[in-house]
Amino acid sequence: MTLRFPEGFLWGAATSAYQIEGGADEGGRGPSIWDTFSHTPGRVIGGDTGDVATDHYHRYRADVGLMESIGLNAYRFSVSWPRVIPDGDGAVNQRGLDFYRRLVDALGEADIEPLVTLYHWDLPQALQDRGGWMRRQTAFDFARYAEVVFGALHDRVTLWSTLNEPYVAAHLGHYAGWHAPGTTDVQAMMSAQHHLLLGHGAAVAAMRAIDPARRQGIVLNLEIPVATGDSPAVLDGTRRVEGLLDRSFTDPVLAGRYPSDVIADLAPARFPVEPGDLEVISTPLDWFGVNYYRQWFITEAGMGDLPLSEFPGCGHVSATTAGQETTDMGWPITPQGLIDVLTWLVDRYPGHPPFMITENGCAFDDPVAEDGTIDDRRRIDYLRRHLAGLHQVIEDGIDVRGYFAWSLLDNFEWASGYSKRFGLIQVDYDTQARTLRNSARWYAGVIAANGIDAPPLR
Ligand code: IFM
Repeated sequence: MTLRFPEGFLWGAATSAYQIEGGADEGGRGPSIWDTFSHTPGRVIGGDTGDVATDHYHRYRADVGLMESIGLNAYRFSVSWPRVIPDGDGAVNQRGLDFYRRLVDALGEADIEPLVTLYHWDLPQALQDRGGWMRRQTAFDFARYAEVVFGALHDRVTLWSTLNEPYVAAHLGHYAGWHAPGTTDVQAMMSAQHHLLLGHGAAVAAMRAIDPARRQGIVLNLEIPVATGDSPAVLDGTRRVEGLLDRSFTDPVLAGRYPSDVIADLAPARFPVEPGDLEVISTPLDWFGVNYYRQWFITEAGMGDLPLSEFPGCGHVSATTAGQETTDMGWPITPQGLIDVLTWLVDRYPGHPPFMITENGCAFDDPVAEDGTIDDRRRIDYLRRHLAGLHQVIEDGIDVRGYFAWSLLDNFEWASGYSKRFGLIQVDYDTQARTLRNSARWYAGVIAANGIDAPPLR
């Protein structure tokens, strides 16, 4: 049975600057917090860094050719702030802007619609030295950077996203300490979160002032946790995870408030809200991006196999993958969760803008066969099942305009370095040779048919 998607559906793949570009010291780029973090011993598995990554900075034309060969009609990438404004708030580096201009032009020639993300976690180190996202001024520095990039590219780029996954930047970067800048403090987390969101709103306003016809959005990672029992601890833990991961981002952006239970749970730490901030943060958007990978199944402390240490105040619960297939990240494969998250959004925020699935994918490392092919049937199965779920919600009337597989290429998977492979395309890091996995060929068929041959969702 072929499940067809709406006419004009965007079929893309996604990447981010630090994960693929390399060229860390080239073209006038300044250092970012991820350069500092990855060069700090013990922070990234294997001591890996993004210095070279997939060398996309030099190979972008060939990479656009690979996108064309898959038939992508959209490509989501991020701009490196320190490539464009090396010290964060000073002089603009024209060579940095030129790189993105060339990339956007190459995409245009290939008839691939660009979706530009302005911030995918690579804050200029110079701004971090002055407090980074914990400092209010960084929000306005971000808006100015957005204005600079938008000014250079808005003639060619319709789709804009301010932030990618501010949860990860704020919570994993400032509370768990697993991501740059590696801070471990609840107040730092809350300040970073609020200033990221304020920067989002301020950037949207700045870009709309230049050209209101472009389509502004944000990308959040959302996963609605599931309680595996009804004990008070499990119910409370599930509420807390949902509050920290989902509502404390969706409520300010889509409803102009922070959730009162999260505020109470985290006190005496606080979101440093000033008058007018929530109006700025909740400025209406043209589209809303959801990154979806896995679900959290909440159980009693000690009963689960996944720690919940990234969630403050959740020591009384853990997460379990019992009975679930998992990816190389240890994440359960739960396509139903994609349906749950979109349904949750629609129910909770009646005035929501159209959605796009801006990331979805899995890490699996399958060998190259003698004939040169890579049989990654687990990735195909993952993608097919999630697309079947997506098709179901679209049939149910939810307005979803596009889907971006994570990722186009294997790349620098943050604290996991190069040890986890998410690509439709395999990268040999010794030679930088690219090989299309079978999933890339399968995805090409999906795009050509604008649909999937899908068994029912399992
Ligand atoms: O690689 C990341 C990406 O940068 C953001 N979303 C999740 C991906 C997989 O962990």
